[in-house]
Amino acid sequence: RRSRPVAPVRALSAPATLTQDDLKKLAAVKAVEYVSSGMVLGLGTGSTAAFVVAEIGALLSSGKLSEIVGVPTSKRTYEQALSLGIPLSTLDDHPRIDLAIDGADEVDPDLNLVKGRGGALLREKMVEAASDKFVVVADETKLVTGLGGSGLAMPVEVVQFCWKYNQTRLQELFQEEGCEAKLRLDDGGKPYVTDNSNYIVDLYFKTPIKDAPAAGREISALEGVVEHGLFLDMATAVIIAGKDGVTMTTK
Ligand code: ABF
Repeated sequence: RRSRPVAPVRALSAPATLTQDDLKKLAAVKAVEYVSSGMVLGLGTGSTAAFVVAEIGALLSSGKLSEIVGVPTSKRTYEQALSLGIPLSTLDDHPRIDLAIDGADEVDPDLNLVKGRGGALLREKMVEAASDKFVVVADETKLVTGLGGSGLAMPVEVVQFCWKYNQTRLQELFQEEGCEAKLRLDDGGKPYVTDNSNYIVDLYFKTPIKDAPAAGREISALEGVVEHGLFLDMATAVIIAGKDGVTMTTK
């Protein structure tokens, strides 16, 4: 099904010539403006989310923020937040989260997302589903007109035992989109293992996914699939930093 229409885009600032990291940081700092003392926060994963975590750490140590609790979406984020002195907890102890802030790999005009190229899609989806508000932070390179349209991976986390079965079934499922399903490898050429001890099969589409909600349902219905990187109708706001400024789009 389609998302609700989005509110008009609002220009928030106008940066000069900036690097991609500068843009990620601008989006991150803007998102952290929505954090207030006492909140339970979902802490995302990836280079953009790392700027969010750093900013929260800085506000805590300067005393501008207090009594927050973070629920990290990966071991990496856990380590970063711990090193910054951010109090941490788990989804079990905080099944309801006030606000999650995280990056994305692709953002479509309806604020639907592809996530998980960083490998943390399962915990990200759990934490973000448990959040009252989910704010996405990204630079403008993440904008797409259709999900899967960037030519980069759309990840599916699968149990190790049946990864080949899932690879074959996934490729068959999206033949029309010219999909190639590949087991993700780590830097040493071994299968990449997620924080949850699973593998990832990355889907590469030649054309955007025709019906993302249907695709999500079909992927989830496969035995052995743990989670997929389509985050549909989950984001409440997207903050995008680009050459022309920072914009926020809300649902
Ligand atoms: C996480 O980090 C992911 O869901 C996504 O895969 C990735 C984006 O990373 P980056 O901010 O480094 O581009 O948010």
